[in-house]
Amino acid sequence: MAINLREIALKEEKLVSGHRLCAGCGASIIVRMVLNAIDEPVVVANATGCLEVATTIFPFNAWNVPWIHSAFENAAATIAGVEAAYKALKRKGEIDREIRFISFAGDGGTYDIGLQALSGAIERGHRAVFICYNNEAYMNTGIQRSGATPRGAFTTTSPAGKAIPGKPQKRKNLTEMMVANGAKYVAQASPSHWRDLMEKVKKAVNTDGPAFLNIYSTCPRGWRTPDNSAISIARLAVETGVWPLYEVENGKYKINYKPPKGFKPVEEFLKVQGRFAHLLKPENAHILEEFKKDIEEEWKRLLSMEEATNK
Ligand SMILES: Cc1ncc(C[n+]2csc(CCOP(=O)(O)OP(=O)(O)O)c2C)c(N)n1
Ligand code: SF4
Repeated sequence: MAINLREIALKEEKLVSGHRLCAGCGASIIVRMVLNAIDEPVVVANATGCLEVATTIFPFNAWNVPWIHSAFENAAATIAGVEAAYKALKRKGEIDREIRFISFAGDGGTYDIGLQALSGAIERGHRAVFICYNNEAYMNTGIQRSGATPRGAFTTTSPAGKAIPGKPQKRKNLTEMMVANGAKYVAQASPSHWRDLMEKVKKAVNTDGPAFLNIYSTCPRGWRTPDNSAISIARLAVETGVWPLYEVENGKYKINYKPPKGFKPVEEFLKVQGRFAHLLKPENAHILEEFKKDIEEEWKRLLSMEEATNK
């Protein structure tokens, strides 16, 4: 299971350069890490969204693996169908290779419009890895809020102003929904902690059943952040408790990062992003307090789940 950086560096890239994702987009970094962590041949289904449109502008294609475009709502159904066909061919003795199946979708395609297909695929027990590259809004169509958008964030459909201070609701806890849905392996990861991320990918593809990875994906355009900050901001999200790294294997919780000296102040994460600039103004102090409370409650919950499931 160990990750060897030299071996990874020598591997052929499976998402090649020349795609048109924005400079500093987290999505391409994540896809390269995911695909480089897998040794077996891979088939990918990819929902509509930034990753899909920017990597497959006709007549060009940046994917070095079999790749299927799915609608915004059904990447999980697409890969479930491919996996079912593969199993049937294996049963008939027409194929004997080990192949892995992955669907990639943004948070819009996972938390919201793709949730039904995802939930069904997990319930039916398809052996596939469902990956959300989570940039916390509908970026491809111009930064609209999604179920993953955190409380207080500015988006074009939750603009911060006199009427509302950014998105009023806290984000949906999709990772927990996937645990409750019965996925065999569920994890949250961040590209800032690349070894942790790649080990989780290896575990996910080797799970005999559905696996779900929720991966934090910075978006310079939607988050109003500099192009060179994808990794540093993802790291701050982990170090401030905004994006806890944890995994749930057959119902057992494991927190993968516990800050040795406690979490950094969340302001360090917020102040480097234009989407949160208004939260640091005195008139929005109450939203900032709620934001902090959301983090504390989730952390407490995770600690107690870890304790309860490892007795
Ligand atoms: C059924 C349907 N509704 C709306 C759209 C328009 N649409 C295309 S991409 C997109 C947003 C995708 O957001 P997300 O899944 O979060 O991926 P991102 O673009 O942020 O990477 C929308 C609304 C669509 N293609 N299909
Ligand atoms: S808008 Fe955001 S998610 Fe889309 S390509 Fe640009 S940086 Fe990536």
